[in-house]
Amino acid sequence: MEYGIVRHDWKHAEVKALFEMPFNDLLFYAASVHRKNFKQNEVQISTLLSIKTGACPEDCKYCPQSGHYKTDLERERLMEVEKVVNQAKLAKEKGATRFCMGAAWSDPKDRDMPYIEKMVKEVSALGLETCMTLGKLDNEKAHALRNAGLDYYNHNLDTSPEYYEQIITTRTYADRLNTIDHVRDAGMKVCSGGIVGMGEQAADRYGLLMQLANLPKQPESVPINMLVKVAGTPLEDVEDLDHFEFIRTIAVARIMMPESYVRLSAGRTAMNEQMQSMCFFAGANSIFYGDKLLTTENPEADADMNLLKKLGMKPETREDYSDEAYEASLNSAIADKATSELFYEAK
Ligand code: SAM
Ligand code: DTB
Ligand code: SF4
Repeated sequence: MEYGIVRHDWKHAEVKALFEMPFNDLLFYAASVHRKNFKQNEVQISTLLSIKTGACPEDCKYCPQSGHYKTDLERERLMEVEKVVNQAKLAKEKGATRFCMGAAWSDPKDRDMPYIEKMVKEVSALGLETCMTLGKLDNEKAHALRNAGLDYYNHNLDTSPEYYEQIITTRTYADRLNTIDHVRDAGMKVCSGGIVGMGEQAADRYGLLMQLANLPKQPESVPINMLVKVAGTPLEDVEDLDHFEFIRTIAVARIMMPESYVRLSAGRTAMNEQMQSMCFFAGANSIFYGDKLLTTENPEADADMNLLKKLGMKPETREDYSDEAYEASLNSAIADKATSELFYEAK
């Protein structure tokens, strides 16, 4: 079978067969696809900031920010533009290339838009890629964000269509697909993935990946979150997902979406270094970087840099198209290609 090509017609039986491959064969396959499409030792790094925290009207059972559950979270109103820009500067100094701003909203309201648009413009002006996750978007708001210069919009499908109603009742799966359509129509890049470890069946993990891969255009960025269990949420005591199953999910996402960045997202504080490095081998090539996700802990930035160093990996930088840098990147691409061709012949 030819591999490493983008397909939009994945069937349940094929996905199941991938998940059920011997573990090392699956990892070898995923790593081969990864090397074919990316520089295998580079990781894209994004920093998150919660720009509006808590009291969300939606009832997502995993979420500490839902107003339906009693968690220890302190709610905060929409952050001032200047504070957001200061946080973005710090993230850039620490090496992030993308700044992702999240709001605990069902959707942004008209009154919020001028502030949101200003944030996008000012963060872009720092030379960072911009991403927002603000809930549902209609066509008009998607265009407004694009016109402000927003590069990516994050909107997760979260799980399979079949399991979805066990997790969220206030917004439908179709609502989510519509938002993704609007983001695409407006010309922004799509960041969409899901959460595993929410008590779903293996078939729901297949279903989530099939939904993402079979979209008319696959998301440029696919965050795979492992549930962070937060006290007070309905999923606080759900059974842990087996770590090998998590690594398999990364590997299958890499195979099904060969040209997408697969992000090892929430849940890394519960993973040791060896597990994270297996996820990188399985094709994860993006992480959230910085001590905090939106409201929960993430590994310390320095610990992440140390891990990358130990693995001989490095953060991806935004390309600088000065003649010298262009030539250097061209040479390294040629060298990488030569290595990956050797790798294929070895198979
Ligand atoms: N309110 C917006 C929305 O839901 O579209 C944006 C923010 S929301 C917190 C972004 C994503 O974070 C969710 O879609 C979910 O996939 C992820 N998330 C939230 N709580 C999580 C948790 N406890 N563990 C893992 N992922 C989580
Ligand atoms: C995504 O898929 N994961 C991020 C981001 N997109 C917005 C959020 C993870 C949130 C984890 C729980 C929290 O910190 O509140
Ligand atoms: Fe609200 Fe987003 Fe949390 Fe759902 S995931 S409760 S929409 S903040």
